[in-house]
Amino acid sequence: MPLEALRHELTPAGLHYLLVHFDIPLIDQNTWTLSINGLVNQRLTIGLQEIKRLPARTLRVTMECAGNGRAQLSPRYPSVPWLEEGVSTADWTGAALFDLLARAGLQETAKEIVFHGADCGFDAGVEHHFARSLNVEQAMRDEIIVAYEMNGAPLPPQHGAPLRLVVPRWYGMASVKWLRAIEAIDHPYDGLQQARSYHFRRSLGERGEPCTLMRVNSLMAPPGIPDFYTRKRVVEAGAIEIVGRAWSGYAPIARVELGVDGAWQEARLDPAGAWCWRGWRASWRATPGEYELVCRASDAAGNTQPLEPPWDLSGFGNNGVQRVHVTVRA
Ligand SMILES: Nc1nc2c(c(=O)[nH]1)N[C@H]1C(S)=C(S)[C@@H](COP(=O)(O)O)O[C@H]1N2
Ligand SMILES: [Mo]
Repeated sequence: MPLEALRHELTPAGLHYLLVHFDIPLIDQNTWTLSINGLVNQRLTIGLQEIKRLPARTLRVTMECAGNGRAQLSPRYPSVPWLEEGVSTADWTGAALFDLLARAGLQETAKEIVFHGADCGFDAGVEHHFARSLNVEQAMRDEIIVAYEMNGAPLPPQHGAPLRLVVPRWYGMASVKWLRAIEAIDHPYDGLQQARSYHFRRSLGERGEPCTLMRVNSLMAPPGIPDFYTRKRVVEAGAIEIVGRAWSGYAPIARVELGVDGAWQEARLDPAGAWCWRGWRASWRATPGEYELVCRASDAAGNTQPLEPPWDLSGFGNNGVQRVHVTVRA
């Protein structure tokens, strides 16, 4: 997502970031069905029209890629080189996952729910389709939806048409696109995207801790105009309003500070949404010179962004503060 799109609370669909591990599958919506199977009382095969007849809900959800910020780490892990732009917000409309699971009826032995995507390929030499699981308690939370609309329009192919999971608060990998099956199992899911990828690891060979909820993070819309090559900014002297957004999967945003060359000031917070980023703004009286602007968010659980990127082998969970170089001219 181009950072100037931070000016929108709702990211226009074409500016929403994209992450696609394999190829975008070509799916015929008329013959596509969703299968609900495994440890359920009644196995179901449901078409899109039937899913659309279930009670619909729309949630405004901020999604961030777990690898966002990876390119700021050195050595950089060879995956998508996000600087800061792997985050966006959309209105997702669909049925509650809870309703679908209730229709199928989970058996008592069910421990995890696996969400299978239709896309496949190789990773680390292993052929597999993209799939992720949630434990039953996580999966039964009522904010999780199987979505067929994005920003009030049919889900586009690149965002998972005809149906995708949307798991608010979690890093993006949990929101499985091109959903084709939901499976209840009685053991920890061992698929590659669950058991091997998406773990915080300091070094190779470590087992690591799974990536789950989005860490507290914030960004500002870069002020002024950019320099093409360096992306440094040029602004006119005077009163400037710096605006941005902050989010955390752990707790509501409680505070955002704007730092100008190391001097911190409190930003004003916009009203908060339940599952989406919170807007903030701060005034800056800019006088000619060179500056570094920094923003730092804290959530109500007491988490604050670190000033330096936290080290991770795969570049996951980098919520280190954004630094924007600004030249103020007279
Ligand atoms: N089936 C499938 N689902 C997927 C992916 C994928 O490659 N295949 N990528 C995941 C990752 S890593 C992220 S960050 C989000 C991105 O969703 P978006 O492309 O709609 O922004 O989708 C997730 N769901
Ligand atoms: Mo991601």
